[in-house]
Amino acid sequence: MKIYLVTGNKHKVGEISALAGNDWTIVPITSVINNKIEIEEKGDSFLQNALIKVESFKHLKIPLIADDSGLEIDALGGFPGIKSARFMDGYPYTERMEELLTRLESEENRKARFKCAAVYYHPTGVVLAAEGVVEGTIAFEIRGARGFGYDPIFVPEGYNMTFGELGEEVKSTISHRATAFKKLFSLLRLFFSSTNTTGHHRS
Ligand code: ITT
Repeated sequence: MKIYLVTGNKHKVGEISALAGNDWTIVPITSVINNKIEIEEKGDSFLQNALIKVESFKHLKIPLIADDSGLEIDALGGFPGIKSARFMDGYPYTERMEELLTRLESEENRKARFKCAAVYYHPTGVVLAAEGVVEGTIAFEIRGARGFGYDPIFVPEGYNMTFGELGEEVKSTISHRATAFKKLFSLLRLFFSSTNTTGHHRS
């Protein structure tokens, strides 16, 4: 079954497609709409922003998924958090990461986490949601070029390397997005086993 992913981030398409396995075909929403997606993420949580993303396209009456995610750094009071995409918007990620490292220069508390809220919207109006977190620390320098965004400065708990060095093999097992979407796809299997494909309960 096809599910349309509301995102403008091609890295998310790759990661979520891999997590969906053979059960669902993940189609970027950008392949069925003509314009670039511009959604104002005005919620005050990852979950609210993920809901805003699917709600923006519910008029299409097709199955939708979306995620909202970000990096919370304890020593910066949780910043950039839900502002992760908008922080120094337009600047390359190397510059954004350098800026975060500068702000943390003499800071010993490197604790941080990536969070992800994943949502599914069914054309009947049913919404399923799941969240995922990966704890870790902020490295002292940018390391690795794999992944995207802040991956090269995030060292997940239990590892010495950054997500930028570890890449998809590790990210697909322990990341915030992997946890959230594994839960979401389990909920979806349950949903489809108790309903027919139009979302109505089997009698
Ligand atoms: P869409 O909203 O179009 O899906 P986006 O990149 O703007 O794409 P978000 O609004 O969810 O995505 O913002 C998340 C930001 O947090 C993202 O741009 C990265 O800077 C960061 N981020 C989230 N997940 C990440 C990951 O797995 N690795 C590195 N950085 C990540």
